[in-house]
Amino acid sequence: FVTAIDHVGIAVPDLDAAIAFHAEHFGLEVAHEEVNEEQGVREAMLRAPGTAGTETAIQLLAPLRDDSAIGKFLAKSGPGLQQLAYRVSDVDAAAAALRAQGLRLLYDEAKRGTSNSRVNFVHPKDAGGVLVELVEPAKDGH
Ligand code: CMX
Repeated sequence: FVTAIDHVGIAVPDLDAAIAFHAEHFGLEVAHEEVNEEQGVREAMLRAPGTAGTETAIQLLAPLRDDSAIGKFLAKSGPGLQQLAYRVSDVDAAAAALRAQGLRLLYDEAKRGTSNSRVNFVHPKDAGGVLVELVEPAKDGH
């Protein structure tokens, strides 16, 4: 049910500084920026120049609050890779299939992710130490 690697997420203390770093050293461009209050993040999706919107993005995630997932991750592990996100066509079906295989999903129901996508997560302890996000993109892409 995985159709693509949607993005790789990096926890950063300062979003603007991280955007500038990736632009200066790797030439990545900001394709999208938003605040997700429920997740407690300010985030940006970066892409290589000239690539279509369907290719794998780098997601920079900065905490809005110390007690958010990213705030806790930074406090414990420091800046760095925080998640791997697989694109799926139906997040509810994907979550149900993984639950049936004995993996713990973090949410009973999918939540809102970037650009009105619907997301759920596999607990990192059930996925080889990797926080795996499942992303069902919004039908209109926004
Ligand atoms: N990757 C790998 N391992 C992780 C991890 C991560 N991102 N976050 C936590 N862990 C590990 C911890 O190190 C800990 O391991 P040990 O027990 O060996 O020390 C274990 O998982 C449990 O961690 P915890 O401290 O008890 O749990 P937290 O309170 O830190 O919560 C998690 C962890 C995954 C449940 C939480 O980060 C979460 O709910 N994540 C999903 C939401 C999210 O990440 N939102 C931000 C992004 C928003 C977006 O993508 O749109």
